[in-house]
Amino acid sequence: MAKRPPPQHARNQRSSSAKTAPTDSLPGRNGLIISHYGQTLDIEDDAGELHRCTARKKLDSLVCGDKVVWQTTATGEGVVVALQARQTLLVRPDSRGALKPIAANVDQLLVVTAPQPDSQALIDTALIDRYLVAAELSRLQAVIVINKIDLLDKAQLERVTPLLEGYRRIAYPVLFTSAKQGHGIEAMMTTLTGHISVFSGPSGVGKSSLVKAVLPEREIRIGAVSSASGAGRHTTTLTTLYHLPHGGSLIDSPGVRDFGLWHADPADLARGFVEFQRFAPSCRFADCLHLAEPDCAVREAVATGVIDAARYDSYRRIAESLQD
Ligand SMILES: Nc1nc2c(ncn2[C@@H]2O[C@H](COP(=O)(O)OP(=O)(O)OP(=O)(O)O)[C@@H](O)[C@H]2O)c(=O)[nH]1
Ligand SMILES: [Mg+2]
Ligand SMILES: [Zn+2]
Repeated sequence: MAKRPPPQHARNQRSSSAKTAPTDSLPGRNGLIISHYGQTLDIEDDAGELHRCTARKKLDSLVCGDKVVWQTTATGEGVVVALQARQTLLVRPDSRGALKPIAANVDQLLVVTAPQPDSQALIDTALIDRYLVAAELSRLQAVIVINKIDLLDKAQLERVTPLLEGYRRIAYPVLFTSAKQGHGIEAMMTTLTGHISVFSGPSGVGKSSLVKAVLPEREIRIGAVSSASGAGRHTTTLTTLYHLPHGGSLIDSPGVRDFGLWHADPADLARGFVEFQRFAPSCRFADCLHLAEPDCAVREAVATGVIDAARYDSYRRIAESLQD
């Protein structure tokens, strides 16, 4: 009979510390972080059962979607003892600009926004563009979700459609949804199935409502109807992972007021605009940032209408905000 070697973390502990409690030598189990609040984690084991755990001090920045190794101590407490390598990590800047990890091992970012029927622009494309850069820099496929389309009349819907056609042309799928009326939910389920997706977007746009529309049997907190403006109040305070019925999972996270990109490097920002990449190699300077440099192929493409001027404008404005 083949003897199983002790798990990696158990070996490490044995050699690194003679003072560890005897319970620490119990075999570790695989787990997936489903949600995370303060020092407490909900871990799902391989059989799909949930366990409340805490984490070892040295494991400080565990996030939803992380794969871990955990143990049960003699007192019956679950303790996470090791973090497994991450495939991807989505980060976002906190209010002071420091980067905070949000979710691990996701492959798809759903950028959820809602139209503002009273504003001239209807859709805040500058905000969408910032999220798209974040997705590119985290190497995630981005999908644009315009929720609450029930708020738009027919004429307004006709005005936003071409705007979003532009995104479709540069490789971003666009979904129109109404969590309230159940519109577009089936298409959304198709987009989600088989992927590990994270919902991101401002507070109040209906991220949790969309999760609820996809998983009607789940208990999910949704914002009060009175918070019409959506600003200032955060209904979702916990980032939580939900499994989908046909495979894949979905992470709902609290909304962000603004998705700043202060942490981005100017060259990274330029790489965050996918449609620039085809032209950038033809710029005179290899490190061209497509701003004031001569012989810039990206700006030429904007001038001839090949690159959408509004997207370039977004780029320029974000680039300027980085310099401040
Ligand atoms: N008219 C309309 N209202 C919606 C729709 N989806 C959500 N809402 C409403 O929008 C408000 C906010 O919904 P939530 O799902 O809590 O929004 P959220 O994006 O999860 O917000 P945070 O958790 O704070 O980030 C609630 O009052 C919802 O009922 C929709 O498709 N149409
Ligand atoms: Mg929410
Ligand atoms: Zn250039």
